[in-house]
Amino acid sequence: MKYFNYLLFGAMLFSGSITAGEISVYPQPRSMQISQGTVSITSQPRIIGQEEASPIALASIEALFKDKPEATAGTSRFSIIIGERGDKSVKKYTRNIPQKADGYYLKISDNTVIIAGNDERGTYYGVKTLGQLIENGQLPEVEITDYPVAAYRGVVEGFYGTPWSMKARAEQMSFYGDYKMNTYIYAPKDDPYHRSPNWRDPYPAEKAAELKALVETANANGVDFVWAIHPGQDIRWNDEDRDFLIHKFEQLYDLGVRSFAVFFDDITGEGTDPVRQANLLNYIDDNFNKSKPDLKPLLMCPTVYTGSWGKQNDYLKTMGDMLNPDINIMYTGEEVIVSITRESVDWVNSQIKRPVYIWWNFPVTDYVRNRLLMGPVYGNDTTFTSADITGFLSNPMEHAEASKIAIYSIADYSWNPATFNGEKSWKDAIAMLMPKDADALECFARHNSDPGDGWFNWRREESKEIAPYAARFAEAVKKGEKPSDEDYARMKCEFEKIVSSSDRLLANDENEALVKEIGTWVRQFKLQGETGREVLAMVKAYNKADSAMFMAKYKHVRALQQQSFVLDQTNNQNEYHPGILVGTRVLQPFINEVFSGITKSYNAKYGTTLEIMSEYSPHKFDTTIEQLKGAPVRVKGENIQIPPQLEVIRWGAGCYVQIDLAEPLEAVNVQINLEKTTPEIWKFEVLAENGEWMSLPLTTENGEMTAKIDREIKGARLTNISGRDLEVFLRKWNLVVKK
Ligand code: 14T
Repeated sequence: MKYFNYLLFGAMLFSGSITAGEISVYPQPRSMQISQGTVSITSQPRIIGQEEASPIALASIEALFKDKPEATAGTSRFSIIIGERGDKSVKKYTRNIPQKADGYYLKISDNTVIIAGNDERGTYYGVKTLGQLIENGQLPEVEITDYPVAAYRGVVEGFYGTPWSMKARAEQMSFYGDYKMNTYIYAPKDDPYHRSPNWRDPYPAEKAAELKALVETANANGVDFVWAIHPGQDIRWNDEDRDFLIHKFEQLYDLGVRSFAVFFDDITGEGTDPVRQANLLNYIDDNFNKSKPDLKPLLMCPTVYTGSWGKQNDYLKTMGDMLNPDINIMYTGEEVIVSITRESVDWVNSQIKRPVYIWWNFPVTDYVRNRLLMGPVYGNDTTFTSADITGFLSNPMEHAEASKIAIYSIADYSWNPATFNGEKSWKDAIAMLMPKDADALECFARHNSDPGDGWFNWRREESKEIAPYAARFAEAVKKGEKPSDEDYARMKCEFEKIVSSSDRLLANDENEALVKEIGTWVRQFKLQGETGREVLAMVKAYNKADSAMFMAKYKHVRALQQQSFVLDQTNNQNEYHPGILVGTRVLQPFINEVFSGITKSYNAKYGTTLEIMSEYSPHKFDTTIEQLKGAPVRVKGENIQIPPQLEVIRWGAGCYVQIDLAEPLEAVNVQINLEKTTPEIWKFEVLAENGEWMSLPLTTENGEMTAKIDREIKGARLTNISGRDLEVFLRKWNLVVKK
């Protein structure tokens, strides 16, 4: 038998029928030795150890081989010796079993499979690994010793927005079991019985029955269902509220829950007091947890859950000093949404005096609800050991199935950070979700991964491979030059792939739930691909001086932009970030720049006045300020906006910005932020139904100028009446209308 470090596998080839390169076990095992032999599975195995082995491990074995015929006399059949530490069946292998929670020893050789867990869940995970090793009815001869770094791995359903459905949750549980995640925390911000003010009320019978069923599904998949309460916004620090909390826990205990958490995140006021929080938690721990021996350790999410806030006071240190040592403490990293670094973990551990339980805010999108985060997991430190982190959980998107790409990789990472390969893990996750259309899903995912610019200050790579080609191409068009044939061909190929991938995703029947979740984004993505293709055709027509072709393509692009606008205005109309954004980091800026650039060139050459604004809007923007020409008018729900500009705007005396509405609209008010300025030097006017401009008074409120409108208007205009040229920042221009 040869020994290989798992890291070296990919490159090794074997002469036998199975090569090491083909063996992938997720999460990646600690150590795996592969020898050349194989075991053929032709019949049901003989099981040794049934009496004592973990029931869910045995059930998984049964599921694995249920399609195989019963063994008949004379046929060779393989045996499975199964059990956990202390069981008679695996006594002989005690020395091989890692002494680690969830760990297992698995050996396949000579028609025999040995699965020996350190505990029941370890045995179960051994079976899961066995399942992943089966390839075309054969098992490779291997010896695996495996256990995780993070004791708690899985998901915290802790986002704002539409909670997952019970069906989606049940589906998640089997996914967690398959990839060795042992924890699901139930903490949806939009469940009224989880949070203030209804946390005191017991679940009504129907909801309780649903939760009970979910807890059973979790148990059947080796997952701890953790029920979290979020009482902090209105908690009163008295015995009555303390007893309400315990009673609520008792209700969930009766429904089968064996693991509890108290969350104090995102609250203000009385509830944030660390001393009172710690006293309450210790009380729960001493009186509830310790009186029920079948409970898992208590978990808490602090009010100060990110490092940058924590450094400003002693909150976390107080928690560390006061909380019973067996209570786990969550933490999101140095910021709310950020990579988890060595420094930030060392720092928090020094405060809380125990290994931290990471709440990782990825791939959650509640702060950018018009986007999907489907890209690879990268950036987290890979040197963590069990002494550094006790838990590592993902806070996912409200799209359960789409979140599985990231969750799969987080499972992989949290089990074994040292060998984690984000790119490979990402590709394998995609292939697991959609085996036949993996390349199409990969294309979509690679262009939909960045949350964009915002307070969260968290960017992700997107469209990385195509970016250099796109940059050179756009630069050439901007300079009035012809892009290189290579760049042209590469972009064209990409846009074609985007269109065909989108169609294949929409027609995919392997993963209905996923197609349903991402469907509107895929439609938007297809329009983006089509627009890109036609913008390239405009460039080609221009360079061939084919004016007729240019106009035909120009008109098509305009029509596509309008369709994309309508989709954005009618789908996913949540109140925070309505709409459907795709490919925002590289693709959309490329399309916009090339469209505007080539249309400008065309206008100059042919003396035309074609609209160069690349974002479609039914409303028209009119300005005498050179820098703002071509800026879009963006419609977001009830808001009609000129997007904020990054650079200083030189706003000449008498110059104006004006919006001409597509149809008369009932306007409520306008909010204008030009940073340091006063209303006296501006004139705000609205265009009345009778075609007359009417001046309305501007006032200052919270640092921004505002004017009440409350009438039907056809347009709005702001003019510099100071008599001087001004330099301002255009931070906000928002016209609020009634829909
Ligand atoms: F408890 C936490 F660890 C946490 O992350 N809480 C919330 C979480 O529910 C949410 O999904 C996540 C991502 O948006 O961020 C936290 O919520 C915030 C954090 C902020 F800094 C909401 C607004 C903020 F400004």
